[in-house]
Amino acid sequence: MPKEIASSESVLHHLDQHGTFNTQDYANNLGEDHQKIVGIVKSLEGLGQVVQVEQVTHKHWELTDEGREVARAGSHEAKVFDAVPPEGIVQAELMAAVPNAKIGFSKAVSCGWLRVEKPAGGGAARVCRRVQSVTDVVRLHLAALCDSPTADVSDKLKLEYRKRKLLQEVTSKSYTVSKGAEFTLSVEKPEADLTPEMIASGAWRTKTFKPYNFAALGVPPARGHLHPLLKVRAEFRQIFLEMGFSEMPTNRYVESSFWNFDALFQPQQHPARDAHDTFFVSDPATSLRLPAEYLPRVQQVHSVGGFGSQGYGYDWKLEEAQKNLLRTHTTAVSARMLHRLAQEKEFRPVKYFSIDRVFRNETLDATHLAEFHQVEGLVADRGLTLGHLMGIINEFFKKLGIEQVRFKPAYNPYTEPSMEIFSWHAGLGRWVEIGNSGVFRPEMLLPMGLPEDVNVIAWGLSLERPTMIKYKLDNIRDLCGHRVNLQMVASNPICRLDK
Ligand code: FB9
Repeated sequence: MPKEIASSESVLHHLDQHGTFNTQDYANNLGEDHQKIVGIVKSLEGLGQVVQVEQVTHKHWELTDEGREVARAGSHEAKVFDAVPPEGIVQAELMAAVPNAKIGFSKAVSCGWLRVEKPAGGGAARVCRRVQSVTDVVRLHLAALCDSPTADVSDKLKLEYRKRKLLQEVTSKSYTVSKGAEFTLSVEKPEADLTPEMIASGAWRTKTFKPYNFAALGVPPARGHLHPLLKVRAEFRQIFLEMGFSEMPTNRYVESSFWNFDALFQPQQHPARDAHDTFFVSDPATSLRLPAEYLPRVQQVHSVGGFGSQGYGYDWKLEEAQKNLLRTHTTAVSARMLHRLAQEKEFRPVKYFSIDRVFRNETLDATHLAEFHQVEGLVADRGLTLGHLMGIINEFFKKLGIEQVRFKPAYNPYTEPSMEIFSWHAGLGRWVEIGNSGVFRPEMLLPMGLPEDVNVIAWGLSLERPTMIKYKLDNIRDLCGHRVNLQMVASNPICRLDK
């Protein structure tokens, strides 16, 4: 008899014939997957009053994997008994010879099938049979339950087999289906869409349509997604703007050594200017248009000093200053902006910031790439002190949700004094470095032409470190580069720093 294919029609027909049925029984009779029958019944239930459905939960006994093995091949105790020859066997040999011997042995002894003899003169304990043969009732019971869950096995025994993890009580869900008030044998699957063809042909007149689901969410339109770094950059930018800072133009990755180092009073023989730390550009290799009125003052302050400084006392070379490189810090932009400020007729206080890529020929590791985004803020005004610098750094990091900030004296070629910035990391239980800062040196500011009583305080940090913390990323390659999981970019939440 070909197996009836379960369908809405077959279910309705079965219901018409029997008045009511249970989905599990129906599936078993058809030899069909129960979930398929449930799906059909649920779709009929969605049509309104065609059928009435009630959930039924019932418990039944099922053999565990171990229980099925015992029903197939015998209980552990029967296997141990069978492994004991009529003349007996050394206990250690018996235990090594049979799988699950420990369980089977103690059970066989408690059933009175086996006994242990310890020779009076010492020596190994031996196991002997106390009966000629045994009946493996556990196997018989489990095999019967395997064939029929309602086999005649007492509840007490079932509970014992459950305790031995040979049997388990399974709760299953099925449905009692009966005819609804609008029962019919012919149901037409409701249409999901009203098509132009239906309208033109008039077929819509006899169709039933799925009710509108006004709660359904729209299909999210395909769209772009901001990279986490750009989300954090937007947050940092917002904080700077709230604090009255203006953004510096950072659209220049290739910079001259003059603006990246010399203008900052960083000597030409400084190790940071070595190719091991800096990416020099081969074409164009040099910048020939450097500010003619400013350059001699820079040369002077490096070589013989001036402006109250003794300088470095070396033969400063133009060719070195002309070398092009990938900027190693956005402080090159700060130098350009401060020089431009100094050219104005009247000094005016400013607050500038920048957030952009910088490049360093560094050793790569899990948290360092050859480039990163530097965040930098500076304030230029008359009479600024280290206290102002500490205060504005505290205010800035407070807006990032960092309350505990500490300062440690440090060294930068272009700032004096300089301070490393630390914050208490509760997770790590220690202070971690979160940035660097300082007061730009007079040897940097005065050759630009800024008034002597003007100070410039500045600080910097990276964008990648807070972003990795925010998005719980351990390896910077999961944030930047070809390995980035674009799903991470699409699905990560908007960045909200704890202001
Ligand atoms: O960003 C860094 N750490 C950091 C920052 C924020 C953070 O989370 C907070 C929620 C906001 C967590 C960590 N650092 C600076 C410290 C370290 O990560 C360090 O290992 C890496 N540093 C970079 C340079 O490494 C070669 C971070 C980068 C850095 C360091 C110094 C400056 C800028 C970026 C600067 C400066 C400066 C100094 C004086 C005047 C002007 C600019």
